[in-house]
Amino acid sequence: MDIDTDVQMEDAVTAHDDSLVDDDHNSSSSESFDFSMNQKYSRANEAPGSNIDTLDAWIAQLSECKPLSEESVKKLCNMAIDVLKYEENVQPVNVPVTICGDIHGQFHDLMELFKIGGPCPDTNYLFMGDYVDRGYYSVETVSYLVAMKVRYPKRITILRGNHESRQITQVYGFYDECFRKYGSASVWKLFTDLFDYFPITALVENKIFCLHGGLSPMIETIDQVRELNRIQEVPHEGPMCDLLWSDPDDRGGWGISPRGAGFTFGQDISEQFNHTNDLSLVARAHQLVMEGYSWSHQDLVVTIFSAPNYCYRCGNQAAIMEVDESHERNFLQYDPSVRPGEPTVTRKTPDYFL
Ligand SMILES: [Mn+2]
Repeated sequence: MDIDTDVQMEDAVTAHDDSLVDDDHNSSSSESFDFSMNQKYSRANEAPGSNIDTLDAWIAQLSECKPLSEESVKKLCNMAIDVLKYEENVQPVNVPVTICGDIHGQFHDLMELFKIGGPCPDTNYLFMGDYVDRGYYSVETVSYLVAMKVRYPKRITILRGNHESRQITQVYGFYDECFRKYGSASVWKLFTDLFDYFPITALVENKIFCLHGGLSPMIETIDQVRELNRIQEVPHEGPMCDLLWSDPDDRGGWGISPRGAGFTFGQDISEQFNHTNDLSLVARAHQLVMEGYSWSHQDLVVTIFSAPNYCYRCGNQAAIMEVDESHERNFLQYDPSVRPGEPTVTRKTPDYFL
């Protein structure tokens, strides 16, 4: 059962206010990047020594669901740019790895995910986007995942979802949450500038193509994804937009997406794409599925959704997909974590109450 409760592109575009984006404030440290430091990252598979203590302290604070200071967020985002700018549009990932779908600010459920799947860095993780919006803890969720990425760059891969965008976050919660928690838009600006550097797809052992949304009529080969310039806001149309917005569909061929961005694609499209690129599977997120995972197109496509009881009301299970050394797949399902004082609305609650 697929329920499409994700956003409409038109909503965000209509509500977009250019005045909120302060282009004069350049928070990027990319021009001062120290290449020798990147070499150390590659060799050690972890952050440079002088930063490890800082990162561990940030991770400890965040794991208690306490947001970092604005100054720390700025440092963290600059460190993350220096890692992510060297990742590829199609980031190579090795097995074993545990592949995860949407989180949407449900911080306590993210902690549950790491309990179910095993702690990082003991377990390698690949997240397929949509860390922010909808839930109450987008700031803590994205801060935690970015801090883990900088601390263990070879152990965790974080792809971009359609919500990792300036326009979408201004409508669906992250902008407001940043303003509420920090008193200004500056942390939102730091994170949305960082989102431009997130890789848009990953390729597990050249066999499992992972991305947030789905396929694009403008992309026949994975090499074409490698040629895109991804360091930009998610466009309204075109291949990069489609990769973050499209959905598989029971109808064949390409279809117009009810989301107003991306396309729907049928089994014939998935068959051709997987054959052309010698893939065994397309793994994607982006759609709520009641069991936490759902197969499409005769097992050529899998949807993974990792936010249980999405929006605190959908009553769905969440899932993550383990892929082991022999490429065997195993799904782990889980329910929402119990948190006193937070909404515990069940699926029986009528919509008019919400
Ligand atoms: Mn999405």
